Amino acid sequence: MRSNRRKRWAVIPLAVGLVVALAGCTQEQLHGWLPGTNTTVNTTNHTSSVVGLWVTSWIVLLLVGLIVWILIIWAAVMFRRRKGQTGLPIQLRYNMPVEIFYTVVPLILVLGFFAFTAKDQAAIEKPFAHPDATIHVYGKRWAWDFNYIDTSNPNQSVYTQGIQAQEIQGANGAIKTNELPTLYLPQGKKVRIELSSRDVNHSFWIIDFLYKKDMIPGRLNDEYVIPEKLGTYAGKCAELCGEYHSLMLFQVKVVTPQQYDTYLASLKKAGNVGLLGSEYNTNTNQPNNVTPVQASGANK
Ligand SMILES: [Cu+2]
Repeated sequence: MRSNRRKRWAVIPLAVGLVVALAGCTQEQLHGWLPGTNTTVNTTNHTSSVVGLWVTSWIVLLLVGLIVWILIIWAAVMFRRRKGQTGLPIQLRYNMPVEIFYTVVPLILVLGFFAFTAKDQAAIEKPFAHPDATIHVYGKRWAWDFNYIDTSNPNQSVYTQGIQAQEIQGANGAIKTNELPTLYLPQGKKVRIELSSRDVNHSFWIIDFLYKKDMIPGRLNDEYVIPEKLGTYAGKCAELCGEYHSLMLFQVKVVTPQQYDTYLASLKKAGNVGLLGSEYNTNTNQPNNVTPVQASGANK
């Protein structure tokens, strides 16, 4: 009996080894099946800590699950009704060591998860004292406006006004990617992205950046990020915001700082100079937001 029990306990490290070995199989698994392409690590200065927190949490939780499953099976097998047994088995209650164990262990786990999450979140949300680029993004049903703010001379800021994704007729929902609103970001630079909404709640989500944040009418939110990997990334609204929410898409192009400056200069050349302000907001419940009809006095 004793040696049998020992054999059973030896299964645990074996299973743990198996889980760890399997976790090292593919890039996708290493990223804990997080959304985005398989190259998400170091897309920004924050992605490695997000992936680390996510994958480590899963490993810890799988280990907890494994121990619980083994204990359940062990109890079911060890305390099964044997031949000739009748009536109820011995009823046990108020086992203080066991009760303390299953109170303290989950408490340690929860506090541990909380501490690591709070630590990473504080680092991710920490504002840059002197961002290299400041971009204000407006979410609107169902597209995006981008203001590239010239903080030293706001009159020289540039902007683009987006339209919602256009479907290609008869192409089974495929969209014209070249017509998507496109946000340019300079690689390796500290970027402050300001987020607000022109109408209802939206959520700004650059999938490969592993970060999303709500855009709430009447409120200014921030994202602080250093894009580290050149490339084109998909972005979308992550808050159900109405009929064409699924077409509220955009693209992100992380380019070299030189290409970024060239792009801003091209917007200036095209006449997109200045800032798109809250005058285009359509939520009339917000203070100072009035419809054009009200503004002209025709409604009085
Ligand atoms: Cu939306």
